[in-house]
Amino acid sequence: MTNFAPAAADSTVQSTGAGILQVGPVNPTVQAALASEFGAVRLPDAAGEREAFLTERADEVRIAVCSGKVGVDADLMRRLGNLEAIVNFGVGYDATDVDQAVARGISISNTPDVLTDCVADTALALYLDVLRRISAADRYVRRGDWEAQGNFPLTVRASGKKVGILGLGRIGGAIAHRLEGFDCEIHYHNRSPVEGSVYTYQHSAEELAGAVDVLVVAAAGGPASVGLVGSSVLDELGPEGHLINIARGSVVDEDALVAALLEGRLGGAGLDVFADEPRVPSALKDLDNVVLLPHLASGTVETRGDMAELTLANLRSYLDDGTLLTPIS
Ligand code: 8YV
Repeated sequence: MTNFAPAAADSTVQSTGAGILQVGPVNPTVQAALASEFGAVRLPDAAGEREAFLTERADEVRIAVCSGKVGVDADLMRRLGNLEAIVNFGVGYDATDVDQAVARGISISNTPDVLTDCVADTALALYLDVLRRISAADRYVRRGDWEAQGNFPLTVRASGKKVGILGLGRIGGAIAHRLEGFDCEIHYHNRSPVEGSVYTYQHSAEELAGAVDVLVVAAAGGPASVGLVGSSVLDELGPEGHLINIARGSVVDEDALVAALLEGRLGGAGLDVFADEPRVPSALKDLDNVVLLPHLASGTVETRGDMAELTLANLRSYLDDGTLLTPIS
């Protein structure tokens, strides 16, 4: 039988046979615990080894632990015939085939709430940066343009704007709450109005974009939201409008976004997420009205620590009594 690697490079740890499989890279704290506390095995990345593992040991796997980025896709899930639970590091789980999991009764947990503040903070950072051109102005100073060319061009006021939140969930709500501190008028679109919300409901993404100066995408990724922000939405935002995306690249039609920015049909964009990460369309890199971040919204020491703790708490809970602490709803 082939020897498969434990989850971390600790050669003294072997699988306990508990059937815990690490799928793809995960947070270092989670990875270390998977290996030392749970004796998990990591699914090999190389195609040949992966196939050998799945042929020999797929049936042992009861629980898969993954990041939101890699997930358990349709093919892998089909191979894991005895899979019972997927423990996902991250609030988003769109890389996992949720329909198949539901059909087979496989439970899924994610890490909601603990990352809400940091993701909302990042949305505000992008909002201020793209409207006031903070990153572009920083480059201006560093290049010596202040001395050579004089003052930086005037930018756009950030306070008091009309802002649309596409997806008024936990993170969207935290973004709206922060924007209230900037005296912004908040509008939103969800599949249905949020009961008790004081913000103005718009019936479609297009209507939302047409009513605001800045559109913030905070909708969950997955089949239901693919391409929700396409050229018609971007055209409603228009040449003075700005787009912020801290959700998933898949929610925005990236080709339409690049075209709108290149043709001056959109005023600017602040993006933490992309369609094919870590690939960022090279045309965007030359634009000073675009702020580009490497999907870092939840990436603080404190929040990643909390996400790791919650991931491991879900795993322990499932092993103890077959329930997950934060199952997806
Ligand atoms: C993480 C995220 O970077 O939670 C999410 O959905 O996008 C981020 O917080 C990612 O999940 C890490 O896998």
